[in-house]
Amino acid sequence: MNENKLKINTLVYQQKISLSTVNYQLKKMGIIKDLFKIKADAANIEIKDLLKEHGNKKIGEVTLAQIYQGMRGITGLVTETSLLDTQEGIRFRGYTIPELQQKLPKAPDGDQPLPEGLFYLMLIGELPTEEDVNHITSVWQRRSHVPNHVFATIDALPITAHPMTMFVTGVMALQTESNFAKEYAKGLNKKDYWSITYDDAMDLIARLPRIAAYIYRRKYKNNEHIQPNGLLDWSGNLAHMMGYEDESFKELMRLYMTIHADHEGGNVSAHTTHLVGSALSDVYLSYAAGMNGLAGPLHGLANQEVIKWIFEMQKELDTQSPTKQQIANYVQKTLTAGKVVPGYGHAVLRKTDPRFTAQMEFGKKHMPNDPLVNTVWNIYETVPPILQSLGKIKNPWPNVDAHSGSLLVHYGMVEYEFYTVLFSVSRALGVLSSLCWDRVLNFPIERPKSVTTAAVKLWLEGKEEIWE
Ligand code: NMX
Ligand code: MLT
Repeated sequence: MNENKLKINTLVYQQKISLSTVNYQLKKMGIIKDLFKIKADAANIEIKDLLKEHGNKKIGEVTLAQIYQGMRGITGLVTETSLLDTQEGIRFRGYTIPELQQKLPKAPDGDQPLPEGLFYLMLIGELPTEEDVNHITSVWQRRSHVPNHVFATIDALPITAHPMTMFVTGVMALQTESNFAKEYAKGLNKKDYWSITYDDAMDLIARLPRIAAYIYRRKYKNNEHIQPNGLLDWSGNLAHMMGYEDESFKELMRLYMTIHADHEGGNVSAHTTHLVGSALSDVYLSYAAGMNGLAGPLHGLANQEVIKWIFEMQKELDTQSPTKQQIANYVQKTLTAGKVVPGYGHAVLRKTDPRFTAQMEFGKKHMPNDPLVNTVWNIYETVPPILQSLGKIKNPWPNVDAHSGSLLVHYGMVEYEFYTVLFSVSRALGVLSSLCWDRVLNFPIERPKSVTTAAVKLWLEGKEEIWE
């Protein structure tokens, strides 16, 4: 805390924040929340200065084609938590995945980062100490209680419902616990939005493993549930509540929860959470909306599609280990049927996803001879040249979803429809730390301009000015 106090004093001395604000902060907040506000106050001042000086600088041009093609390549958002490079992949606050694996605190005897540490990094912008990470683990443990009506709401859905349907339904049922919604209804000062959003975000993240595990056990394990273990970290406890006690599965969960957490701001789940949040919808509403986007097969559902596709290939070829030639033929068949090869391609990346590589490394260490994992590696050698030869696919390389399912199957988690729920639990870390930033930076409601094709035609004829 000494370092924090020094930072507060510096800001006060520079008259960047007032003493009364500091007192208010110190009285009301826990260590991390306190530090977040200090960082955010400094960022707010920096951004204001930056806009004052450079606000009119052009950041790019927009072509007509881009507005018909998913706004690809248009820079239109600020997301502080991570940045995606087309060649190198994701960096979280400047750190690559191998750097996170090296620098973030780990569980005792573990060698994968604890996602609690990544959350701290995304929120605060600095690497956490072990103490910071332990603090987050204990805060999330303390706040993890899920009210019974959430389970009852999930139970009201037929057992055949998709796990993602159960998951977002559960999150929506949990919205009754939104302090932001309650306080806003009473009349909330704008200045306090960020504080309640932060608390709601911490509550929601803390509760997600319980909801996810409940769905898994309800749908696939005879509705027999496992109580949380208060001594475990966030991911370890998730593994435990799902019924997986193997230490290396817990390590996989820590890696999984870390690498799926964030992928800058333009992807469907992050952008949707941000967009819905910009209407001052609380974290429950915003996150549920984002996860409905993650449930699409071109986005997070691709992890289930990959394993489904491989299982179907194995069945059709009547082998657990198809040859590369058999894989190539099956890929051609998939393409001829007008389907995508799941797990391949990306809207921004133009190289193998480092999240794929991190999982491949995990596979080499923990299960080098697993037939399914080996098939994933054979697919990796077979698919890119085929996709490249089509000439239209901008990125023939694998994304995160091409690998994740095979590692889960190794430990016995064959229920692939559940995989996107795991992706969702992880994605909460990125989209909710971002939402805290949106609130504290007081970002306005998002409202881009749209046009009709009729208006575009008039504009081309010089008859109508459609741009604002
Ligand atoms: N298999 C077959 N065709 C593909 C693939 C693929 N894996 N990837 C792209 N294409 C097609 C795409 O459908 C489009 O065809 P058309 O012009 O006939 O409409 C053409 O190639 C050009 O698409 P791109 O510009 O390369 O890709 P885009 O940015 O539009 O889409 C994805 C990106 C990720 C949606 C796309 O690559 C895809 O559908 N991949 C398979 C699904 C997948 O793995 N999604 C997971 C993404 C990661 N995540 O977790 O969210
Ligand atoms: C993600 O993790 O969100 C996906 O890779 C999709 C994307 O970045 O567009």
